[in-house]
Amino acid sequence: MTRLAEQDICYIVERLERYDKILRDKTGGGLMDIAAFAVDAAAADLRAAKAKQKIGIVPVTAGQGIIGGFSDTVRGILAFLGAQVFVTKATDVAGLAEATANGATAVFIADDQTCSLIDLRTGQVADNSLSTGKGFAAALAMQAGSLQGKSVGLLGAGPVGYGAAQALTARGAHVYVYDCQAEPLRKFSSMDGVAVVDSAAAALAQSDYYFEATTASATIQVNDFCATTLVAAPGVPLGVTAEAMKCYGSRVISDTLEIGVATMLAVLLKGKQTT
Ligand code: 2YH
Repeated sequence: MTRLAEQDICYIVERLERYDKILRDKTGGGLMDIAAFAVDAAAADLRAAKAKQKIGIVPVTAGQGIIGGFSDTVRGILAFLGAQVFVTKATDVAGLAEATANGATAVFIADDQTCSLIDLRTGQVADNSLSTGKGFAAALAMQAGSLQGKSVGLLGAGPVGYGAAQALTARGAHVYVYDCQAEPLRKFSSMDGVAVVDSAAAALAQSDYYFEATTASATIQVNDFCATTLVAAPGVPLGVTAEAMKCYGSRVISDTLEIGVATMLAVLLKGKQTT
C-alpha cells in the first residue's frame, strides 16, 4: 500500500472545481454523483443527510506520522461536497476527544495502513480502500454507460482491488485479476464473476476495460489501448505511462484521494443498512 506523500495531494483542493468538471465531461456526473452512484443512491437523496452529520478530522501521529496537508486536503474535499467538517487542533486521542467535544457525529482518521470515516452514532465504518475501489468502479460504469457483460482487467489484488472486484461484478462485469503476489489473490478465487490470471498481459488482453489498482508504475502502456479502452486508475503512483496519458488521457480516470473520500462520505450519508 502506498503511503500518500505531500506532493501527491498538495494541489487537490485548489483544483477541485476543475477536477469536478473533468469528471462531468468523462462520466456525465461530478464527484458527488459518482460517489452516490457507488452506493446506489442519487446525490440529491443524500443531501438531507449532510445537514445531520458533522465530521471531525483527527490528525494521527502513529507510524510515519502526519502528512503535511493531508487533513486540510480531506477537509477541502468534504467541504467541496457540502459536508460540515473541521480539523481538530489536537492529534490522536486528544483529537478524538476534541472532535466529540465540538459536536462531531463522525470522525475521519488515518494511519499508515487504514483510513476510516466512522459514524459515532451507528458505529458504521467507511473504509478508504474499499470505498476507492467502489468509487472508481462507479466512475468506470458511468463512463462506459454500463458494465453489464463487459470484461475488466484488474491489476492489483490489494484492498482497493478487492473493493473494485466486488463492485465491478455487482455491476455485471467479468473480472480478470492479476497481482505479482499470490497471497492477496487467494480471496479473489472464490468470487463469482472473477477469474485469477497469471500475468498482467493476460488480464488486459481479454478485457474491454482496465482497472489499475497497483503500487507500480508503467503497468499500462500506449499499446494496451484500443479504440474503446477505458481505464479507472486509482493506483498510486499512476500505472498508466505518461506517453499513454498523452494519447488517451481523456479515457483515463485517476486521482489520489478525491473519489475515495467522496465515496466514504456517500457511505456515511447512506447509512448503516446499505454498506
Ligand atoms: O496514506 C495513508 C495510507 N496509505 C492509508 C491509505 C488507505 N487507503 N494514510 C494517511 C496517513 C495520514 C496521517 N496519519 C495524518 O496526516 O493524519
